[in-house]
This record gives sequence, C-alpha cells and structure tokens, in this order.
Amino acid sequence: MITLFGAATTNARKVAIGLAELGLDWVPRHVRLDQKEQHDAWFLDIAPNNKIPVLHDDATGMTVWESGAILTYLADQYDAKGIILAKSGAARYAAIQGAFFQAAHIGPNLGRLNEQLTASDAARNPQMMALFFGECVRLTSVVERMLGNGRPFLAGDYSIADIMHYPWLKAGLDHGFPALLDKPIVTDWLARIWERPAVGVGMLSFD
Ligand SMILES: N[C@@H](CCC(=O)N[C@@H](CS)C(=O)NCC(=O)O)C(=O)O
Repeated sequence: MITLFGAATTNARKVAIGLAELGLDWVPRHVRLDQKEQHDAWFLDIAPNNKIPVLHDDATGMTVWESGAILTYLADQYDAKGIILAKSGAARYAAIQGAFFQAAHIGPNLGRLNEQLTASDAARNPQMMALFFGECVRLTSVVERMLGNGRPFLAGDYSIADIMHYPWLKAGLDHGFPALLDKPIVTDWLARIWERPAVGVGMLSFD
C-alpha cells in the first residue's frame, strides 16, 4: 500500500494528482500542520525538512519527500506508458526541468509573497514585499513563455511539470494574485489541466 503523508495544501495535492493519473490506490495520513506535527520526532525521521508531502510505498519499502522527487518516483515505478513522465529523451528532461523550476522558483516566491500579503501590518516588510512581488511578475512571464507559440502544456506533452504548477497557479489566481495570473495564456492552460479527471480528484484530497 502507498501512504501519502499530507494535508489540504498545494504541495500535497500535486502528489495526489499524480497518484490519480496513474490509477494507484493509496491511503492518506493527515499531518496536522496546525498542531506542528511536522516537527514531531517520528515525522522528522522520515522527512528531515519537516515538510509534507512524504510518500511511503510498502511495495518497495521506499520513503520519498519533495513533491518533484515523489512524482518522479511514481513515474519510474508505475508509469510504463509515460502518462506523467516520458521514459527517456528530451521530453523527460523538459518535464523534470519544469518540475525543478516550480520547486525552486514558483513555490518559494509565491509562498513568500502570500506570507507578506497576509501578514499583520507590523510584520509586513515593504522591501520583502517588493522583492517577492517583482520576482513573481518575472516568473509569470516565464510561465507565459513556456506556454508560448501555442504550446498546450508546460513541457511539451502533459507531464509532472504541469502537475507541479497546477495547484500553485490555481491557488494564486483564486486567492491572491489575479493581477499576475489572470492572463489568457495561463487561464487557458489552467482550464485545459482542469479537464483531466485526475486533477479534480487530486485537488480534493485531504479535504
Ligand atoms: N518543495 C517542497 C515544499 C513542501 C512544503 O513547503 N510543504 C509545506 C506545506 S504545503 C509544509 O509542509 N510546511 C510546514 C513547515 O514548513 O513547517 C515540495 O515541493 O514538496
């Protein structure tokens, strides 16, 4: 059995989408971030960075953390047809490149900007706010270029690159940053991804 340690968050939902795409059975283990359970010793043993998602697979005995690494693991173990990640060649590395880009840039910058926007007046730092806002403007342009020339998905075919970005850009558009993300090329892509049944299933996980 596969266990996904997670919560109703963007990063856990990426993995839930991947599991649904591959038709895998799994059980959720809700980690209570509101009670700081991610700092408990048992959790730090499996996830030294004290963050969800974490996946454990009884079939291989492996435990993996970092959403991009988990999706790559699932693809290597269970995706013979290359539904979420091509087995070789340029398409494989374009997808992995997109996944790294999300984890290194989109996630941290949208996350920090959101922290600034939702902070109390006393805790808000105008310099930090300007820094993260500026970077998010730049990153939105990167996403637009990735989808340029009529490309339907972020890395050629549908892949882990789209799965990594979807919960973040959807949440950004819905909750915080319409001025940044309400761009036809991005909203068309969001609509295209949403048409996939597995995406709807994954986005409701841990609710
Ligand atoms: N780059 C990581 C980010 C994981 C992450 O930031 N998880 C958040 C929830 S969405 C978390 O566990 N935060 C708890 C904490 O930082 O203590 C990934 O993609 O898996």
